[in-house]
Amino acid sequence: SGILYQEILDTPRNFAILIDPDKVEVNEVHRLVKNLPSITTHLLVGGSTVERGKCEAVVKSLKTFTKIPIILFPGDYTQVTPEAQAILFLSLVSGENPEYLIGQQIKSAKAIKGSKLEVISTAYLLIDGGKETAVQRVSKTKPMSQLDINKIVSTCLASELAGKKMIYLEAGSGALFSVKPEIIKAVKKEVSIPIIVGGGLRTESQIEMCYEAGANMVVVGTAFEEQMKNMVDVTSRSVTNLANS
Ligand code: 1GP
Repeated sequence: SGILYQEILDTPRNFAILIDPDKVEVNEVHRLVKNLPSITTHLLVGGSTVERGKCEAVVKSLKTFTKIPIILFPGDYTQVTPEAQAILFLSLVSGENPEYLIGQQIKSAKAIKGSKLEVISTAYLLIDGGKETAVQRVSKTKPMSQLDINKIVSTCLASELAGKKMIYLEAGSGALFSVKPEIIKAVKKEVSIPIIVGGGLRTESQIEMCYEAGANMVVVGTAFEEQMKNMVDVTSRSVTNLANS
């Protein structure tokens, strides 16, 4: 398996900042990199709706300012760029829309094969985060209920058996509530591949709970975006201060 994947396995607390190219201008990338939390181990780049070419432009710019590995987290095939180090080759297994199970993957396959991207085959589960999120709207799939732990666990198990290398438990960007620790724990107990958790995470204690429950990587997008917008550090325990705790 690839270098980056192995690094994720070997690191107990991977912390990724999600950068949505739709929400950032190329000339803002420098400021963004300067303000990354010092615990950041990876940058995920991608979004539900991104204008063509923007993803590549943002990745290229990021690379000029940081050596933190960049992993594509594409919402569709147009976001695939050979400029990143790796790609989460996602399959939306929580829903039954063939376009997001295999359709977009077919459209991107040749470009990925022709690149040097490290491919990390990832089962992507949309879990109810209390409000309709972009993933739900774009994929036209329903999130899984947080009450249906058995179904979530079986979906993860089936994904591992199908050869997926990673599980992404997604409450959706800007979720009102994140994936509950009980769910992370239950999945961790049954599967042996690493677990990524994201969606609606804002505080240090929420992030800590994810790691304790068994998450190998935690992803924060909205909370960092908002902090960049305000640039006033309202709380001393906010994401950008995690390393100082
Ligand atoms: C979304 O899991 C990520 O794909 C991050 O979610 O924007 O809510 O942090 P937030």
